[in-house]
Amino acid sequence: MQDENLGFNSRAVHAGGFEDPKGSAVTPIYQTSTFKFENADHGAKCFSGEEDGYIYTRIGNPTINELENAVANLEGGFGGIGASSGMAAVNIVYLAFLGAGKHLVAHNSLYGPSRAIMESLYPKYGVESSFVDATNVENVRKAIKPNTSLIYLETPANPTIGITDIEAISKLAHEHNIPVCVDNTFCSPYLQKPLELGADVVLHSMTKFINGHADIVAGMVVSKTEEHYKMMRGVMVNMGFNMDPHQAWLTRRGLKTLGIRIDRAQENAQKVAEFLENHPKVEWILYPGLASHPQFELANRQMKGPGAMISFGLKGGLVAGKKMMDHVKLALLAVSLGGIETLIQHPASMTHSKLSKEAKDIAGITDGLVRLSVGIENVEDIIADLDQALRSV
Ligand code: LCS
Repeated sequence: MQDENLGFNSRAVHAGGFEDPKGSAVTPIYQTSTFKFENADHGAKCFSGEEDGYIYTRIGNPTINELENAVANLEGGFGGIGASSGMAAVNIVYLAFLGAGKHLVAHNSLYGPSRAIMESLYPKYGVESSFVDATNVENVRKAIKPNTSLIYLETPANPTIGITDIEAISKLAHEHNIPVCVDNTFCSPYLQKPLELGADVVLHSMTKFINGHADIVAGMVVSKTEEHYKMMRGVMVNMGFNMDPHQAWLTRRGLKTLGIRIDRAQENAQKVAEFLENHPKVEWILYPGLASHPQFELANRQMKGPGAMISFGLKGGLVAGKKMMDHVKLALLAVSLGGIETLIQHPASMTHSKLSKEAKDIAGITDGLVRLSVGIENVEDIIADLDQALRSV
């Protein structure tokens, strides 16, 4: 059942549109690399596009397509393109919209590799980039050049939790005929709908909230238009950035509980953020559910809820942060985010360690920044764990 009028949780469970000929309630795992044609004529028609049949799993597979349709439905887009990882999804977008002589404008705080590849790899292929503080729309306006062919945002950004105004930036970009891509990993479509706010493309590391169980790595791109969908699907197929059917099946299962997992994690995160904000050893905290967040008003307008990601700094900087991380017991000291378990990590030495000191300084990734992905455990247990770890500082 694909009814667009159904609520989010109903669509998270049912959207995707796959009807199993044997009546299986769950889409089976089509663990096959290739598909048999009925005859030579059928094979030719599948290749020419006259018929919709499956050909080869890198090009398309029923288990993967069901997930693509489900995420596209939840994001309100034309179509989804599954990818082997979030970074494969980022590269699908970069390769589809950029090339020799083209220019990217992006927010200065992104997941480390999304920025690092633009500074270390893409210049080899003639791509230029400008990273600006996109929380101020004027900075984006000033960075646009005649050859700008993509504006790339991540909001809330990893790890600074900076929030950019998707609607205002999309309006500005469209005055210059520039498409906008939003990495929606920190929110998922449950909390934020970039395409409805004017963006053209939305992408996810589905490794995070969409799958939610820390047991796969996967990505997804959703486009608003058929034209962009075709461009990006061609990149995915020809670069071999495809998902695997088993990975798609696990992700589709995780997606069914996205809304209820986020409700719980976010409720916990609000209480954890209030605890940290009042803690004498915490110097600063950034969480969109606290009035102290610099874009609190924008977050309220743009997001359905503040999410489950918190960044904070301890008095005593790096030494204090490391000490705290060495003493947590319930929270796992691990990178990644958006799972059912609480995770804690130190971006300057872990996820963002490949960025230059200057890039870290400009993006606000200080040595003392600690990032917390709040899970669905009992909130008293999460707070008690953080409290005992803070006592070691
Ligand atoms: N976009 C965002 C916002 C991310 O946080 C990540 C991964 C990616 C894209 C890339 O996705 P992947 O290829 O890993 O599926 N973020 C990570 C992090 O903060 N810690 O470990 C991975």
